[in-house]
Formats: sequence, C-alpha cells, structure tokens
Amino acid sequence: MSSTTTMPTSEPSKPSRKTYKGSERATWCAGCGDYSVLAALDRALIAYGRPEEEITIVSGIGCSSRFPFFMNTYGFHSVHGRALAVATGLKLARPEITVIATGGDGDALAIGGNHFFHAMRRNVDLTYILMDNQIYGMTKGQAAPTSELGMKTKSTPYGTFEPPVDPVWAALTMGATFIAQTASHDPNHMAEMFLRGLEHRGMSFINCLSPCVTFNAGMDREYFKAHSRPVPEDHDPTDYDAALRLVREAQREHYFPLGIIHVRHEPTLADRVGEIREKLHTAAQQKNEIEEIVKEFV
Ligand SMILES: Cc1ncc(C[n+]2csc(CCOP(=O)(O)OP(=O)(O)O)c2C)c(N)n1
Ligand code: SF4
Repeated sequence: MSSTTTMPTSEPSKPSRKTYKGSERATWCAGCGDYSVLAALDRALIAYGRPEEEITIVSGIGCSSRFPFFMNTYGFHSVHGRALAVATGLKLARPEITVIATGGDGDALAIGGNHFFHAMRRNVDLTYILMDNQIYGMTKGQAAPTSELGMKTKSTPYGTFEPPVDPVWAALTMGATFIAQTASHDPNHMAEMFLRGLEHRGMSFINCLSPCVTFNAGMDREYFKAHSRPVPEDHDPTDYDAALRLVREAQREHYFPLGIIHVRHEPTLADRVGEIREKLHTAAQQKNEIEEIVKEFV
C-alpha cells in the first residue's frame, strides 16, 4: 500500500455574498453609518478573495467596535483603545494572516491615541478602518477627539474647548504608508478604498465618515456630503509634501477630502524585526550577547 497522502484536488471556492456575512444580525441603530461600512467591507473582501479563515478582524470597544461579531471571519473584540496593540501582536505572530482593525474615533484617538501613534510609525502591515462619527456613540454622546471645536455634547454642555484631531493629518504625520478618507454615503468609494487598503503592504489607514444618527444627529449623511470633496484628479498620492498641502488646505477650507491621500512603500515592522533576527545568527550568539550585557549590571 502506498504511503503517499492524497491531497484534495478541488480548488477552494470563490468567495460569494455569503462568505463573510456573520450569523449575527448587526444591532446598530436604524440609519447608523456603520451598516454601510459593514456592507462595503464585505464587498471589498469578496474582491480581495482570501478565505475567511485567513482573515481576522480586531476591534476595541464602542458601537463601531462590534464589527467582528457581524462578520464570518476570525475576530477579536478586545479592550477599549487596544485594537491596534492586539492587531500588531497578531500580525507579528502570524504574518500570513490578513489583519483588519476597526473602531471609533474615541477608541482610536482618545484612550487609544498612544497605540495609534506607534502603530502608524511602525508601519505594521494592517488595514485600519476608523468609523469617525465625531462622538462617543456607545456611551450615549460624549465629546470625542474629532468633535468640532465648540460642539455641545453631554460632556461639554457649554461646548468643547479643545481643537479637534484630524485623523488623516495624524496618520500622515505619524508615518502610515497608505492613507485614504471615505464616507458611508458613498458605498462604492468605500469598497474601493478598503480594497486598496487591503492590497497595500504596510499600515493602511482609512478614515471613514460614518454618522451617529442618534447622538450626533447634526452630522448626518447630508452634512458629510455637503462638507466633502473628492481628492483632485491631479493629486499625486506618492508625493508626501503634496499630501501634507492637500490636508492643510482642507483644514483651512473646512472640508473632508475623499480619496487616496498618500501611498508609499517602505519596510514593515515584520520586515525590520526579521532583519534583526537574521543578524543574530545562532542561539549561542544570542546567549553570549545577553550574558555580556548582564555582566555590565551585576
Ligand atoms: C477602559 C474603558 N474606559 C471607558 C469605557 C467606556 N466606553 C466604551 S465605548 C466608549 C467610547 C466609544 O466611542 P467611539 O470609540 O468613538 O465609538 P462609537 O461608539 O462612536 O462607535 C467609552 C468611553 C470602556 N469600555 N473602557
Ligand atoms: S449610537 Fe450612534 S454610533 Fe451607536 S449604533 Fe446608534 S447611531 Fe450608530
């Protein structure tokens, strides 16, 4: 009897509209922008074409962070502000997996601001989708770091007194290598930006304007539509200085530029860690070096 194992000959089936759809129904408020983000990511994943068991969605805490429940991929609903820390660890441990992080502006830029900064500068190979509704939705309407200056919320009855963080500017200046902005009122654009982000090797940051209709009703889809403009056709996203100028102009003129703001190719965190590993040839060499260091202090 032959000892050769027969491998299955059938090709893995192509993803369909059912592949990534979770069995749990999304539980957001009727009209929440996050529904549209969910549908667009589903479409982007179908086009991307990886089997569901090779994808993990990691989130923090918030309405938008409920994402992993609603998709049929691996998922990790972690701790408030810690999505990027968990996603970074997962990507380093299992570099072959596609890791997507999702969450809200509070999760990303308030409690998670520290992790945001370092994940961007490390160029971790992740796709990070931030659903920016300019409010804390889950905890019923407190000001977020992206809330406009002077905005009255439950936690700021006399208006906010801190200038807002622009997530696109933050990602751009902190070192992300793919930066795009999109909006839940334009599902085709969203799906395209997500797919481009998934295909990019390195930190892909996609800011997604996604209204909270319950606790920030003034910033609904009509507001975001009226305050958005497509990135000009002649914008060269590989030109970093041009990207900085574009975002500064948008800040001065109070609009959201929609499209790819910046893209460049650089070694990822895993590449850099791999290079260091290669330099430390043998376990014995590592041991000797550690012993030398310890001798200095003991
Ligand atoms: C350590 C910790 N602090 C505070 C909270 C309470 N909390 C839960 S979600 C949230 C903010 C959610 O806002 P955002 O991240 O913008 O997401 P959204 O709900 O708007 O999608 C806060 C403050 C928590 N769960 N854990
Ligand atoms: S509270 Fe706001 S962010 Fe949360 S589900 Fe409702 S509309 Fe969406």
